[in-house]
Amino acid sequence: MSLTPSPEDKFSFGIWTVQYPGRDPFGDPTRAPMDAVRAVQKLAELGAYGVNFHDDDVVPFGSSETERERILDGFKKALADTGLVVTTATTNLFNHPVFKDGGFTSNDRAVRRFALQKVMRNVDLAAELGAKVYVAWGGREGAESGAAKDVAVALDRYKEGFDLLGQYVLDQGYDLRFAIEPKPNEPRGDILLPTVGHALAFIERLEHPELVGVNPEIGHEEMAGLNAAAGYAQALWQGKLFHIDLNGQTGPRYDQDFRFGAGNARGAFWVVDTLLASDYDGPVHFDFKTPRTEDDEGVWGAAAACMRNYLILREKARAFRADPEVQQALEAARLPELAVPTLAEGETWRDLKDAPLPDVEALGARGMAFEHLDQLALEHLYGVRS
Ligand SMILES: [Mn+2]
Repeated sequence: MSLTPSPEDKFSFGIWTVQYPGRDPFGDPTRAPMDAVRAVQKLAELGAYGVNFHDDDVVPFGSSETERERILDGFKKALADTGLVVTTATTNLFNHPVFKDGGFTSNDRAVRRFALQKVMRNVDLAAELGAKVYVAWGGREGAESGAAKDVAVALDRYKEGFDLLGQYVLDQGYDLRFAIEPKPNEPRGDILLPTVGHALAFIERLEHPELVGVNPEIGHEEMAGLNAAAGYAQALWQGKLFHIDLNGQTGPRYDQDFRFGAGNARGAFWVVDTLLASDYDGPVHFDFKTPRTEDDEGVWGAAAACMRNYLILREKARAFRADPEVQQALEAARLPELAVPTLAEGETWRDLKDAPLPDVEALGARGMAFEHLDQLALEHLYGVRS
């Protein structure tokens, strides 16, 4: 088993993941600030393929034009020197006080207009740097109390925002698609588009639904008590898995953003299994935060572990699918039968309605053999089968 990352693995990191200095609501940073150039250099050394960035991760908010040019020159040079690709970009619409009530859905119209200006500006940079996906995480789009936000009207404004950006990308001729990143809560008490399902339904109401998909983060789905792999699978089924955020989480609680493979290891296994069975060929992207107990060395160890854990789980998922006993167990669990349409070729409801009824008692008594199948998966995960 090779656990060394290679460019074909397409491992990508948000610049902010390794920049995270360990600030939390109860404590100050435990690590020094890190500029984007160092993040790019170190990620390249570890074997990453690409990076993703918020505008403000690279150019601090409020920088002058001259300062912006100077910083971007350094960032572009670091990319060129290391060969790292910009897979993705996104906008910080959450940190500055102006976004306290959101960006696209702030009750304050002037804020909404500024938010869209900020996105368009970074979309230009994303397109220039070759990003193919533009992530939209609306962490501040929401409220803490009922009357503060008219959800239906806020969704009108959310749609207006994406419609404007879709038109912008088309008019500019950019080869760029948007990926909405759902999250149920934090930092807002309740966030709009809280799950993959909400986002998928919303996208169908947009002017250019073909330009918008989802970016499911494992931890965000698990914060909502959901099965992340099932959300990935439905996004794939709808042709909407435009990007992925892999990390770790332990059940419904604060957004832990553990390194990928930590937290719910079993859930991580099924996410990898789902991706391997799919035609997803975008970046394998990590969005994690190293706990504030760790120093600089710990940050790079955690980043490397994200890739290592993916490669471990990929080997385990492949071994699970290739195991002859698993093949038999899948047969016994009647997975091939699930793929057979319920009506035969040419049959209609009329034929079905008149067909003889089955022996319902016998069907009811028949076991599904799912537990044996799951035990085989666990034994692969636990390392006692290979
Ligand atoms: Mn998260």
